[in-house]
Amino acid sequence: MAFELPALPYAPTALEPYISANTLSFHHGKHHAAYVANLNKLIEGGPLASKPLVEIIENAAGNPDKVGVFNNAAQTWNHTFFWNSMSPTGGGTPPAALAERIDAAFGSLDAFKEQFKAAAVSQFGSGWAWLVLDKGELKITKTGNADLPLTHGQKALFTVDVWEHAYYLDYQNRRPDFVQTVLDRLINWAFIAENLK
Ligand code: MN3
Repeated sequence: MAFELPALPYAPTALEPYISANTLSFHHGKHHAAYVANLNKLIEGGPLASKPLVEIIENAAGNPDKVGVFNNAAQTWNHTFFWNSMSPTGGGTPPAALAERIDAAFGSLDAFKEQFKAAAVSQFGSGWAWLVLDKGELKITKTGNADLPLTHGQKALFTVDVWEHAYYLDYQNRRPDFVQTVLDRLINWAFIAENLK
């Protein structure tokens, strides 16, 4: 069965004024949709066609003959994860138990934001910044292009897309402002807490 583009978990206007409906219409309706469509074309009729998305990603990772499958499968997964990493009621402070873990790992909430922003801004070219669970510890990482924590033995907890298509319509070249706004106004702490369970 072919993969389908999942609906956004909120209305296209719900993240305004921080992320516009115009950005979401392109980013979800065109970019994410294209990854799903390309993935379906690449796996159609083959042994991967009936496999779950994560299995396809694991199967194609590191295989030079399956670069296209990996890129489109990983980007399909990454974008769904990114939409859920944000919420119209996000931002502010994490719930108490998560706040304690953030403080223990990074020193403070502000220090977490600074370190996350530094990773996001220093990702050269296209990619992703992540909060991950790595051998039981919270860590901040970044990946290039479609790469994701799964291929590094890490569990993803939260991500920000730092491909230019994620922010250019609203922020032009100001990637730091985009990342700071997501961290201050949109970060979905409930989603992170759920992923940590
Ligand atoms: Mn994107």
